[in-house]
Amino acid sequence: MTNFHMRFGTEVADALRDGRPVVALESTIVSHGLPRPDNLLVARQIEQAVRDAGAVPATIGMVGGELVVGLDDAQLTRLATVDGVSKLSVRDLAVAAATGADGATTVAATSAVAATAGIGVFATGGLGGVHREAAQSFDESADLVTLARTPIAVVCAGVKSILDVGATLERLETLGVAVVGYRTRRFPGFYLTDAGFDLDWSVDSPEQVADVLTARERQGVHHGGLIVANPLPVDEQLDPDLHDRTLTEGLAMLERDGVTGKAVTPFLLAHFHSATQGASLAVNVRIILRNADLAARIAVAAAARLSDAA
Ligand code: PSU
Ligand code: MN
Repeated sequence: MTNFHMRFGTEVADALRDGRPVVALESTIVSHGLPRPDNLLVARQIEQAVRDAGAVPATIGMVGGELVVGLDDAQLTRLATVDGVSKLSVRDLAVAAATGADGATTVAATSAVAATAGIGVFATGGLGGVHREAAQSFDESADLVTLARTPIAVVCAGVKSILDVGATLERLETLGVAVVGYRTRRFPGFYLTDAGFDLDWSVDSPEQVADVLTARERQGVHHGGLIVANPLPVDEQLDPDLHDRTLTEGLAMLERDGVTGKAVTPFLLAHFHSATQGASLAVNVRIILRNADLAARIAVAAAARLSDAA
């Protein structure tokens, strides 16, 4: 626990003090990534998945300018239901606090806050990355550079196919962010099991991820993030034909409507959810719940190491 200015939920504060497993969760998927009213129900289910696997959920967000680590149900409801919740990346945190804003934290902001708060494991759906037209627009998510300097393990299902997946993997390599597949050597494509790229490393168990975290700590050399890429089983992925059609359509709509910047990801996600009549939403929810479960098991394994060492 730190003395930085953040409000901790009681349960999270107790768990951190006692060295019990905690999993950070982001709020941008709740406020901007999932349609209402499912978003609030899913946010609660994600927290429950973390609890069911033996860890304490710490959903992170900003409420009335206060940075909260472990939103309570009223705060979670507020971020899921009121209009005008800002999407906050790392650079926005101080400005949003000083202006008393309500805000949802992205992967970048959530990672940075969680690591500062002493939380080492984070579950999300998919990371941000390099956008397809980045060669012209320079649109690359701050998730990548933030993970380069933030010591946290992020469990995700890769990056969405709305991005340039190959370029994103190249940037992660350049930035020194470790990527391991969970029981696979192929990088997952969020809605799809396989995005078409090989990985150098795979791990087979939550304990092995904890081994990586321990080794990193002992070496003291590398202080960046670790991405644990957890693919959906093939029989649970979105139908690849439906996926490809929806993506082509969505990219054309982006261009037609002139959508750019931080509106791109929410726009494409909303298009997927409506164009697939909810099929992509069901897949999205399944991804997040599986990642929450795996992250919790990693946090449990990591906490057991620390208490053995003590
Ligand atoms: N991936 C998803 N759903 C999301 C996001 C990513 O499946 O809602 C969010 C995450 O919060 C991620 C952010 O950090 O989008 C990336 O946005 P940008 O490309 O503007 O950095
Ligand atoms: Mn962007």
